[in-house]
Amino acid sequence: MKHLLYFILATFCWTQASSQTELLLVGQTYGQMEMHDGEQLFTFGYTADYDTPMYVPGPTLHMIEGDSVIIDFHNSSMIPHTVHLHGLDVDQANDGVPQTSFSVPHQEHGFYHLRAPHPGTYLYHCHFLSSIHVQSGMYGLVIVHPASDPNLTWEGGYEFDNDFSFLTFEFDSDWHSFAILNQTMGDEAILPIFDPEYFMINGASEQQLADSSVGVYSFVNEVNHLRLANIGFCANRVSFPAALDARIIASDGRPFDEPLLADSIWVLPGERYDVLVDSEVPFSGEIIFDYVSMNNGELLNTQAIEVEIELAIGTNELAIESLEVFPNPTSDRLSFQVPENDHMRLHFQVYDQAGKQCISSVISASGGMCNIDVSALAQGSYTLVLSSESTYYHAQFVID
Ligand SMILES: [Cu+2]
Repeated sequence: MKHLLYFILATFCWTQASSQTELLLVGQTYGQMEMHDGEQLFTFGYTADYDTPMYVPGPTLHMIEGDSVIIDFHNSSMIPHTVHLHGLDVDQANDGVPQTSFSVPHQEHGFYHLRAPHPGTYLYHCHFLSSIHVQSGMYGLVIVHPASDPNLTWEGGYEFDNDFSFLTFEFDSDWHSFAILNQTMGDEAILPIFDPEYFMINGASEQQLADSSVGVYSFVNEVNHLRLANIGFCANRVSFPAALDARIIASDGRPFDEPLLADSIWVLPGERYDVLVDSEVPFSGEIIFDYVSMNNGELLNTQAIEVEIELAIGTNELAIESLEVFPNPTSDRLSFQVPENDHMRLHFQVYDQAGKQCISSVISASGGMCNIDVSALAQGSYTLVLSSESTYYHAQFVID
């Protein structure tokens, strides 16, 4: 009965929300991107209007599941382009492959019609001389949201608090000459062997990434939805800190029956993965992106993005108090006064310096002394966390 009601409700919401969305994309060919070493790279790209400077990747296209979408692509550049919607099952006439669909010449508009599919993470890119025009910078993300709630992965899926997207690609500066990027079909220049020097996440690399807002920033206990997508020519191995408890929930817009629990995942060219991460305690660390050659498996480069998970100070929702533990340093046992609490139930956790959880249990007591056996822990510094629904107690201690 509950399922039937849900189905009726979901159908009702969908019917109510389903509407038409029109998105503008402008194709341009006179972009310039500054690389981390100061090199200025000549690029092509898409913009969402006529005034915004071109940037790679292009704007993220947001759609609502079930909506009928029209992409108005205006080619304001001198050579033909298309918009190919990668992973969205559009019909052949609208899929942007020049030979079977259409190319959009200089100063003309092309209209792509589609029905927004299952919520998830997708890609778009130009399909005119596609390896060159993708390398030039003509791509971006497509995100399809469920109709009922933007903080839901899909109807009946997972709730999340924050949404982050990471699109990886590489640049080989030898491909970014005017002659190579501007060649036309039937008049192809010989391409240099692809040998990228710049390994990008959302258009930044190296210290550009460290200085950017590209990262995962949240408060404790918030669920972060990460969208990983690869439009490059390398395979990416993405590694998450164990403390973030990564759950891989969908691939290429298709939900998994059960979340896949893994601390790393391979994202191959064209693939997308949806991952949930969170932490019950403050955490500071990095998610690592390895760029591996598809030709010989060689590790070409590694980039990292910042993860900062902080206490929600000032929200009044969670009181934070420090806890005194002794002896400190210790080698075998740790004692502390259990705080008075209404719940008679406190979560007890110990984390090492890398954020890895070493001990997790529940203390069913209010007041009184508690003795914990920590003899199994290696030498080093640790964070102890006691949490109830309303209060968060923490202490640092050292095993010597
Ligand atoms: Cu193009």
